[in-house]
Amino acid sequence: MAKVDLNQKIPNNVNLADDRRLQRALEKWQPEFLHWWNDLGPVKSAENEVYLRTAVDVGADGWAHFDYVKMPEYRWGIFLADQEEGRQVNFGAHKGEAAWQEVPGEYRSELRRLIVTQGDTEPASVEQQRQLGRTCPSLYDLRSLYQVNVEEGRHLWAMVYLLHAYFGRDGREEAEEMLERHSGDPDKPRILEAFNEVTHDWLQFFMFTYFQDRDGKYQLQALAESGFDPLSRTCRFMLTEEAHHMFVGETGVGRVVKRTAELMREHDTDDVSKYGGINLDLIQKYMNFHFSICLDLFGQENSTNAGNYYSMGLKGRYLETKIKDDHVLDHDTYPVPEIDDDGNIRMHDHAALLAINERLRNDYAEDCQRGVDRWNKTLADHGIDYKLALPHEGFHRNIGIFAGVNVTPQGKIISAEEWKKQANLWLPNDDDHAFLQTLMVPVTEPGKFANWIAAPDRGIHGQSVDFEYVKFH
Ligand code: BYC
Ligand code: FE
Ligand code: FE
Repeated sequence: MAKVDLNQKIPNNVNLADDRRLQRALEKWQPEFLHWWNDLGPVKSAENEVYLRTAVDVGADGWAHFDYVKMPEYRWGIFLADQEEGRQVNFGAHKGEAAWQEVPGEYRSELRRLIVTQGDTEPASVEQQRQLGRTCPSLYDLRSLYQVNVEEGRHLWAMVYLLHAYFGRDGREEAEEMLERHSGDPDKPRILEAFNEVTHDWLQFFMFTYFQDRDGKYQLQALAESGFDPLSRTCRFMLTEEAHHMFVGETGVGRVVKRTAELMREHDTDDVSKYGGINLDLIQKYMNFHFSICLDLFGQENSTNAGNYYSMGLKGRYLETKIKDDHVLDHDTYPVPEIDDDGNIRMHDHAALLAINERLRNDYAEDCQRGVDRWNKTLADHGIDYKLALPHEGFHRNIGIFAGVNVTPQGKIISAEEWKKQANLWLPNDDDHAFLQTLMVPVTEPGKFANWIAAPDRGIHGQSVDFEYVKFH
C-alpha cells in the first residue's frame, strides 16, 4: 500500500510525487477548484474556523483528524482504499479476469461517462446548499453542513484524480468542465435533474442528506463493484465518508420530528405552526418531494445503458459478490412495474440485465424505509397516532415509465385534473416554502437550537453539544 503523504500540496496515498506530469496537471487544477469553492461554495464562510474532520489515511484504525480549520485551507486529498490482492472482475462478460488497473480501451467512453456523472453531483450539491449557512439552526448544524460540503469537495477530487490519471487530455477537459457546469444554470446545468434543484431551507437540507446522499451511497456501492480497480478503490473510501452525510440527514429529520412531537404534546394540537414548529403533514410533503426526485436518479426501469455497464464489468449491483446467481444474467428475469392497458400498475418479469437500475432503486427504497420507521417510533413514543410514509414509486416521477403519469402517493393513477386539484396536499407549495423561511432564523450561540428542531443526543467526536463548533471572525 502506498504511504500517505500529507506534506504535499495535494495530500495523497497514490504516490503522486512519483508521477510529475500527473502531479503538475492536478496542481494546475487545484487553484481552479479553490476559485470555484470561493465563488460557489458556502457563502460568507472563508474566515470561519470550523471543527472539521479531515481524511488523513484509509486504515481501519483511524483515518480522520478533527480540528479547527478555515475551509479554504481544508486539505482536500486523494485517498484510495487499499488494493485487494488478486481482485477479479466479478460480473459480466469478463467475470473471472484480473481486475483492470488501466482503463480497458474498448470501454473508455462508457467508463469516462460514469465517472463524469458521479463527479458532477459532488460540486453540484455544494452549490445547491451554499446559502444555508445564513440561517443555521445551531453551530452544531452549521458544522454538519460545512463538513458535508468539504467532503463533497473531496469526492470531486476523487473523480478528477481518476480523470487526470487515466484519461489523458479528454480527462483533463472533463475535469475543467466539472467547474463550468453549475447547479440550476440554464445554459450549463448539472447532469442529473435532482442536482439542479435549489435547497431553500434546512428541512430540505436534512431531506437532501437523508435521501439524495443515500442515492450517492447506492451508486457508489455499485461503482465500488467495478472491474476497473482504481474506481472501485476510490469509491470504497468515499463510502466511509458518506455514512456521516446520511447520519446528518437521518438525525436531522429525526430531530425535527421529535420537536414537532414535543410541541404537539405541549399544546395539545396537530397544528404546531403557530408555535414555530413544522407540522407533520408538511414534513410528509417534503419527504414526498425528495424521495420522488431521488428515485429518478436511478434512471429508467429498463435501461440498455445499465445492462451494458454491467456486461462490460464497469458498474455492478448492490453487494454484487454476495448475490447468489451467475453474475452474468443472460437468462435471469427481474420484476419491473408497467402500466397495463386497463390503466393499472402491475409487475412484469423483464430481462434482469436491463433491470439493473430498477433493482438498485429497490435496494435504495428499502434502505430509505428504515429511517422512516425510526421517525415513526419517535412519534409513537410521544403517543402520537401518525405515521410518515414513503410515497409510491410512481408518485411525482420524471424518468422512466411513470414520467408524465399522475400517480397518487398511494399508487393510484388519476387524471391530470385530479392531480392538479390535489398536488397541493402532496407536494410543498409556495406557501409552504414561505412558511419554512419564516422559521429560518440563524441561531449561533453555542448549545442553543432553533425552536423547530430538537438538540442532538450528543456532540461530534466526543465534544459536548454546546461546544463551539464554528468560530466566527
Ligand atoms: N436526470 O438508461 P437510462 C451522489 C438520462 S449521487 C437526467 O435510464 P442510465 C451525491 C441518462 O443519462 C450519485 N438525466 O440511464 C449525492 C440517459 O441519457 P442518454 C451519482 C437522466 O444511464 C448527494 C437517458 O436518460 N452517481 O453521489 O442507466 C450529494 C436514459 O438513461 C436521469 C451516479 O449517478 C436523471 N435523473 O442511468 C453529493 C452514478 N436518469 O444516454 C453527491 C453514475 C437518466 O439518453 N451514473 N438520465 O443521453 C449512472 O450510473 C447513470 O448515469 C444513471 C442513469 C444511473 C444516473
Ligand atoms: Fe459525495
Ligand atoms: Fe455525500
